[in-house]
Amino acid sequence: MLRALLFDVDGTLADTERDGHRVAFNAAFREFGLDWQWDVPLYGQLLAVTGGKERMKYYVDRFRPDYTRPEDFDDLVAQLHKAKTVHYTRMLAEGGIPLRPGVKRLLTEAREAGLILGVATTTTPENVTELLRHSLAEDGPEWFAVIAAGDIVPAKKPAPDIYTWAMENLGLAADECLAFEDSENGIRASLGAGLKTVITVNDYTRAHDFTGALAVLSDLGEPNSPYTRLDGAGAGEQGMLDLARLRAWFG
Ligand code: XBP
Ligand code: MG
Repeated sequence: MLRALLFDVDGTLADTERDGHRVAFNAAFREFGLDWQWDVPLYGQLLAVTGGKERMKYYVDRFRPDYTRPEDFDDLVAQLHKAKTVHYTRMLAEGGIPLRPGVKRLLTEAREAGLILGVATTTTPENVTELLRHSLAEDGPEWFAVIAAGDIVPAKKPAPDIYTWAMENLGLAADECLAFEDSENGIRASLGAGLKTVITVNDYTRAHDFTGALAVLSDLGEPNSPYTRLDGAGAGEQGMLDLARLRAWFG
């Protein structure tokens, strides 16, 4: 029986990457006098690695052979990441990043129906609570029984650990939960944890491999603005993802 919905955050609840995280990273680099500059296409490549600290290290390894790491490089990365989080959460507080279509509608319906809501993400915990507070509702963070985020598990997505941690915390099994993701790293994590998974794509993830998904959708859909289904036999079908449809898909 379906008892809980577990949500990824970045790209799934809101389109945070291109105009949110990316911009905040660049602001932190400028603040520290670094000539690092992540444009939109480059950031798409960097999204191969989840976690902001991990992503900065990957950038240096892969794209900046000219950069000489200081002895305390890990420390610098940690400081940059702190500064980036300040920039990012400020953008959220300024109301900069709305939830994706259908997200608030489905969260509200699920909550009213007594389903448990949870978050499983690689992003920093305060990024999640600030997004929920400013873009969902003042008490948005409290809608969620668990917010599994950031460094709480050492192995980030595509490792399944963050989902496993969230389910253990809730005392639920994988066949009682459904995951929502937007990326290949995300679905590898959720499927790896044994979860049926609904995908809503975005511009960075449209071409990813979503083999094994319950459904791949453009978005969750709203009454006057339906989703388009993108996978398998149902491709092209339009609709709105409400609890009745979700339960039918879940089986
Ligand atoms: C999200 C991430 C995060 C954010 C940045 O992936 O990879 O690293 O881009 O957040 P997912 P931090 O949606 O699969 O969880 O800088 O706080 O790490
Ligand atoms: Mg994501």
